[in-house]
Amino acid sequence: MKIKKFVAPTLKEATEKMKKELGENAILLNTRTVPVSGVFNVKGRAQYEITGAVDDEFTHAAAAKRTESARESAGGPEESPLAALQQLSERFGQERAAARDQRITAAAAAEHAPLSAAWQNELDDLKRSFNDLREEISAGKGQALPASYKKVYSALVSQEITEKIAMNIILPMMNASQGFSATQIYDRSVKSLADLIPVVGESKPLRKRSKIIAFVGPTGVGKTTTIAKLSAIFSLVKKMKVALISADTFRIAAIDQLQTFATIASIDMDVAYKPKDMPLLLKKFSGKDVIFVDTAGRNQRNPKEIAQLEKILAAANPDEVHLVLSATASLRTMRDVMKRFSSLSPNRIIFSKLDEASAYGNIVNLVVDHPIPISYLTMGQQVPDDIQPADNAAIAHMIFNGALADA
Ligand SMILES: Nc1nc2c(ncn2[C@@H]2O[C@H](COP(=O)(O)OP(=O)(O)OP(=O)(O)O)[C@@H](O)[C@H]2O)c(=O)[nH]1
Ligand SMILES: [Mg+2]
Repeated sequence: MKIKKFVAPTLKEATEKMKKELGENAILLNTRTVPVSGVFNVKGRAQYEITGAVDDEFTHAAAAKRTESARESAGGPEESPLAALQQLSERFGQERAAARDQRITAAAAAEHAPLSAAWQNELDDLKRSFNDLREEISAGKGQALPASYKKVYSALVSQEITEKIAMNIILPMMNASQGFSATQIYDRSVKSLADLIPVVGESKPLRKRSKIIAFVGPTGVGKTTTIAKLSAIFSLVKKMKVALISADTFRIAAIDQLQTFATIASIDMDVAYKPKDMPLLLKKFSGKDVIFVDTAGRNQRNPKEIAQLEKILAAANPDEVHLVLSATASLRTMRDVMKRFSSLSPNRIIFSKLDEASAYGNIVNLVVDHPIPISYLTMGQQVPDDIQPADNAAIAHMIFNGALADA
């Protein structure tokens, strides 16, 4: 076994160097980018360092064939380290089996000619380290990744993006036939991350009738505050006719909370004490552009509370149902809330309290599995300032910046 490193400006050239020196059967063990040394490297250009290996003790006909077909399917000579490790590990498995067969045959012939102890040790060691490396890459610890990829990986994982999603962003780039610069890797990662985040634009009025927009979610996530922010923007900034209906008769202070705001902002407001009240109130406000319906925060683990909400929503028959989730909740809690509120058919998600969240990855983790578009993000208690329509590129940048700022 011969292992050697090759450095070149592109991955392709490095691979060619490796093949020239180690032959066609050489296998790529690892790739990484290394900075170009010298004072002229003002732009921080990188070049590629690859580690290649060739085993000159065994016959390679079969291995070469496998390498060839793997290259074809990879669409080029620059295989990913993962694919290369997979191959190498498979090859070792086969060669060891062959060696063992040989030993058995030899033993049967009463000839004690086992694989030399030194060789056996070397094979065992190599197999162990290849397996470790392979596991590290696929289990996503990221340590074995080339530097630029590792940086992206760490940024994502430190924002609590799952290892699986992080690897799904990185692996297609590593498997691509061309090599990418650090900037390209960063830009592509931001874009891939953004592509995973479904968003929907700001709520717009309908032409012929009032648009009914309801807010649901667990207790204290910011439903009423979000309605105050949006109704202030819609009525004071966008000059729409807005009305508020509070269906939160559960907490005594809840009606006061919205009423106080409605009075200050000169917005019409009324209270639906029962589902039956809803049609009358909707009729009363039928001249408005938008009617916001506030609901009581409900414990998602109490089916009775959810059933009451279902009745109120059925009576309101809203065009949009925004499920408000606190960005500070754990992924497990978010998933639980999604599951239990699904009977209310939310068609928008609002992530609130971004200002209090220490990582933003759960936003992505959640929507990847539940592709309901995000409508708004809220980031503070100030009415109406602390709200923004969701923008997937901005969320992706926020995740990377949040992470990279700490690095
Ligand atoms: N830091 C922070 N606080 C927020 C945000 N949105 C709302 N809050 C605060 O969270 C608390 C609860 O807000 P509410 O709007 O009453 O929450 P709710 O979902 O209507 O609560 P219930 O009706 O009781 O279920 C208040 O103190 C809000 O000021 C936000 O984006 N960031
Ligand atoms: Mg409320």
